[in-house]
Amino acid sequence: MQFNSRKHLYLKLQRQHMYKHRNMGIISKLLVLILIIGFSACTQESDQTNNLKLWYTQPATDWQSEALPIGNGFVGAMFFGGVHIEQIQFSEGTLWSGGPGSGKEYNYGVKKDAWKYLAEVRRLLDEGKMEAAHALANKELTGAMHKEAGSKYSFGNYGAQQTMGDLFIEVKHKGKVTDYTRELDIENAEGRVNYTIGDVDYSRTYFGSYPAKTMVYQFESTKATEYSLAYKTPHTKSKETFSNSTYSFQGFVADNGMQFETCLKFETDGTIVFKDGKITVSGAKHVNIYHVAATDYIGSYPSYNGNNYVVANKKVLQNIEGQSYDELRASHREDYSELFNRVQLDLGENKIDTLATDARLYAYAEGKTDAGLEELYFQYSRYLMIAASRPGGMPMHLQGKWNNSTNPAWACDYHMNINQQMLYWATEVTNLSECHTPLFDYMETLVKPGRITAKEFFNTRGWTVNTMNNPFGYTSPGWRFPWGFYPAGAGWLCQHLWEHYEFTQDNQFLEQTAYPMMKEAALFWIDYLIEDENGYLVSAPSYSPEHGGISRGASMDHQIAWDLLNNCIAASEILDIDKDFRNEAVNIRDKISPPTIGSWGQLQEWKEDVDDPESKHRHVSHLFALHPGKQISLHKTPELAEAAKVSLNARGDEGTGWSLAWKTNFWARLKDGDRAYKLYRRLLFPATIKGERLMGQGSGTFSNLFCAHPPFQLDGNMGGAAGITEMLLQSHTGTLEILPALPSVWKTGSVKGLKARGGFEVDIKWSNGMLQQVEIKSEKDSVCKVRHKEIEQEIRLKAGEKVMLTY
Ligand code: FUC
Repeated sequence: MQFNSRKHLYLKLQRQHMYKHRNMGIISKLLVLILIIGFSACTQESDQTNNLKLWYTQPATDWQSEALPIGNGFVGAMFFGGVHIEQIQFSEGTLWSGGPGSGKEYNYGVKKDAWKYLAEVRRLLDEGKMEAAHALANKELTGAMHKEAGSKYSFGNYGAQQTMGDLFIEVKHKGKVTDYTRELDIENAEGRVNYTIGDVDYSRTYFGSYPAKTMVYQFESTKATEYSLAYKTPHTKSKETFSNSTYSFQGFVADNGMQFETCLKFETDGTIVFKDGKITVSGAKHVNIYHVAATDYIGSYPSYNGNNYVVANKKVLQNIEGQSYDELRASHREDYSELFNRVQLDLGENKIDTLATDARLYAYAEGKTDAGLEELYFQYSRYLMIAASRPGGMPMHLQGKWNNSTNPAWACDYHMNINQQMLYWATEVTNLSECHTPLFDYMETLVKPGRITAKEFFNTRGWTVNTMNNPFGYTSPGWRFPWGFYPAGAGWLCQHLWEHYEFTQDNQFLEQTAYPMMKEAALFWIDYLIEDENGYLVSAPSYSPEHGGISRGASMDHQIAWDLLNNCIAASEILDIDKDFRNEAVNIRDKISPPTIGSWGQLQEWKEDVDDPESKHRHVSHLFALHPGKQISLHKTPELAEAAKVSLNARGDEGTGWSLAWKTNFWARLKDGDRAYKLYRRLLFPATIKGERLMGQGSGTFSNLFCAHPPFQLDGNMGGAAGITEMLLQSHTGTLEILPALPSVWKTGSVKGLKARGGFEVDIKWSNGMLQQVEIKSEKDSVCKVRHKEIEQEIRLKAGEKVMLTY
């Protein structure tokens, strides 16, 4: 509909241009018409109202797989929708155990002068004494983590992300429940619970407001009702008060003393009484609860505390004073939809949206086509990103902002050898650039401790971060190898800085934020790489993420160093600075050991040709150059792309949640749409049915559409969304490739509002598997290269100008 009406308008403005077409043979078969269609803002309306909901006919009983997430960028909450007792579990991004407050043993993981053992490890590697090299590295180059004997906490003084607690809201009613629904409307970012008992209707509405920095829960009934609310937390209470209809709980995390406060402000037509730690509201047709939370954490080395959390909460509450529930809801919706509505996806007619989401997932697993579910998963990732990652807040961790434990899997931390990066793969391309900001702010806090890590473990300049990272500056290698050694973490993170620039063309960001961090991360590699007997620069020692043994060196390290230096060179050219550094970077980049094809046609994971064709390991790190890197592509390096295909085929089509998502992206970059789609479908396979794990591993998707590693990890959701975009639009080679890997099952469809590198916004429409129309809008005056199949064109665009290509 949108396309037709706008086309009508644009026809008046049309101006036909002749452009240079490469490959004229194809042109004769495919007519490409280019229309300049004026200057226009992106479309904000959505066409897909009914499909953008997760809904269920029963309350959740399991947090991880059934409860539904809401968030405001700072707090993540999960609601269960119980009829008699509602449970709202919540966590705040900065609440952690471990770190400086946990005792003098905590030292950011640093082992002073550990680098003194580097030369010996390298000598052993030169002599091919791999076991001895590993033993020494594992003893001397590991980071320090202290854990008391018998501690039930897996990560000792490294700490872990913490739940802040649960609200239990008892609703005092009796009788048979009918017409129960529990839903998450991702078009409006609102959770709802509705049911009827007798002739009384009950409804609840939940949302997280970013502009108000508040979580909002509303309980309504058509007859006056009584409620009783209790807050339960695993942390220690220091003070509990209730005044002016506002409950405050101040407490601290036992092991490090981190202080926090959670406040609940009530607004009701009933009567409120606070007694014995419980808040009772009686005679109420409505109860509105405004929930705010803060901690004393600040992202600043070395102490990481000092935030006046009580004052911070007070300010937030003062700010919403005088705003009605409806006003808060309206400002939330406005804020959310400005971001969410930027992208619309339509993958065709087949949509089973008459089934509840859990049943829908099972139907899909039985082989039903459901383009609507595939769209929903994509848009849900965008919803989750907006709920979890907003300027001013912490970046998403392994579970985004949703953690219900004091001892979560992998500390619910920042994992830098794939997970943290994958969490943000979809951000730019799905037009949510602003949501990238928390990652960049966080990276800035890593530079100071990361410099110490670079110095003490590697004797280099620059900064780095290894596999596991907490928000208290633990940038050291992990405490055991192979998993813990990964100094490439910073280099990979820096790819996000560069990509943010590429997508937004924001020169100020490049100059002030991105380039300084990129350059310092590059200094690490300039110093760390050593020359081998063939004159190549190699990373030694190195481990390919969590796979195989110690090496001289792991291909991923080389590819990341190449990517980083390459981006630094481009950035310094754009900024016209640092000529000497640039020349050095060019020299180093060109000497780095290049991607190599091994004995069975595979892309080598290590410099040594030792890949095991039987390995099904989840990490496919040596394909970084294919995705998310750009060193290998079908067009520019076809032989290497072929080798990547051989490696990928050997690894197979199974894996943990995020691994399936990564493979989706790989196959899309290899332009095999059907294979990418197969992986995407596999990602959406239900992980459990009624608590029972499926497919052995249980990887896939839970009923609440959270990605199952298992356990729940948000990276797979985001990686899956990125995979969809890679099938529809690619721009990493400097050319906008339209429908590079369209699966045959998506016969007719459209996508609007995707972003491409170079500052372009792209709308695509296809029918019967054939591209019909592309609209491209440019941020700035530029020349845009566009390719569809073998047709390549160059189009000149002015800032704000929009062009339509019809095929
Ligand atoms: C990486 C992976 C694991 C898991 C963990 C959080 O180390 O190897 O599979 O996802 O991160």
